[in-house]
Amino acid sequence: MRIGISCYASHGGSGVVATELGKHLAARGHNVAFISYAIPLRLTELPPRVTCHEVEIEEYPLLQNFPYTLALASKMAEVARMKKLQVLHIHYAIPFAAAALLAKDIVPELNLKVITTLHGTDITLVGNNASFKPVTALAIERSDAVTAVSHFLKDETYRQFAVTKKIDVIYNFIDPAEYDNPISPCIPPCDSPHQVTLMHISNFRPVKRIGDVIRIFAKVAAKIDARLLLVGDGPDVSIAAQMARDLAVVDRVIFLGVVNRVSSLLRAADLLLLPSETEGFGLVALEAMASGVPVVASDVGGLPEVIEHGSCGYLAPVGDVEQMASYALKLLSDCPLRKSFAEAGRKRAAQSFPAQQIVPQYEGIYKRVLS
Ligand code: GMT
Repeated sequence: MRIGISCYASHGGSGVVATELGKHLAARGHNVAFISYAIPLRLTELPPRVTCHEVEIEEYPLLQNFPYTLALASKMAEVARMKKLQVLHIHYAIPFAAAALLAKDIVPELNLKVITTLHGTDITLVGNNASFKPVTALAIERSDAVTAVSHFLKDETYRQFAVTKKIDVIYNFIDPAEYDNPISPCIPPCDSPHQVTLMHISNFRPVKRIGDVIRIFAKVAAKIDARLLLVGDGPDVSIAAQMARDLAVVDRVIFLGVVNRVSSLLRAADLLLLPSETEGFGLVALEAMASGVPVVASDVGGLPEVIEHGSCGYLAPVGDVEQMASYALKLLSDCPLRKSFAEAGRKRAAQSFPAQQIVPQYEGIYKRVLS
């Protein structure tokens, strides 16, 4: 098939899923054209059958804010014509779905099918904002097929939007091979052989509750020799730094910034903290499990569909820092327990969320809309 994929190019779960999906589809013989404002982060080199097309952004004094969605729609239509696309698969409803529907109308001769994948905040936060809500609802209703990354997100879409569109659930995935031999991480060594490493990976937005990450860590560090590695960047990094100073743990918190492939870093972690306000799925929790790293996370959104409470991680109510710290201490001070959680996580990631099982589900959707 000839498939166009549009997604955010910067770090973030939806871009990672879209890029990895495109690479797997190409490896399975499809032609894939990425359309974005920059080369997606995980597309470091172009594999066979993959092309990448950048949306031009030009400043003009009259246009106070450049109408990116319109430029994106034009580019989608141009690439669709050029590559004779059959399917345009967009990741994250805003603004991609609206642009894709416009593009479809620009090239009616192609009978282009639009697939919209909902990832999380496009439903729970951004798309739900009053300024976008009618557009998000229209985009969902008019797409040829819609997928959501968890049952939670599917239900939430019906709860928040007046839509009747069939929504298929297709979970995030990992490539188990990537976790068998991860590249050695370039991170500072521990201060002592007994020191444990907690990790948090995100785009440091309020929805990630970075303050809770630092509070949980401070409680853990008060009891055992521990350090916290923070991976990623975003607006709340300064909150994390300030709170680490306030709670007197700043000397044990290391900011690593943006990292392209987290599988290499996760190898160095003993525990992942993910105390989010909500998660469409929680790709990073799955990546941790695939690396054999237990997860302590919020019992919210799609996370309970990923993490089995009590076997590969622990779930606690959003904001319950006390409970999360106690779960973290339980795991970090009991080596056999941690090992059994690590094993269960690896097994669950490889058996329930491997690319080989999930990617064909997307192919099934493409075949369905084309038939
Ligand atoms: O986690 C983020 O804020 C990034 C966001 C994105 O759209 O790039 O991730 C969302 O999509 C991921 C891939 O499907 C999901 O695993 C994340 O749970 C979801 N994030 C949220 O819902 C907060």
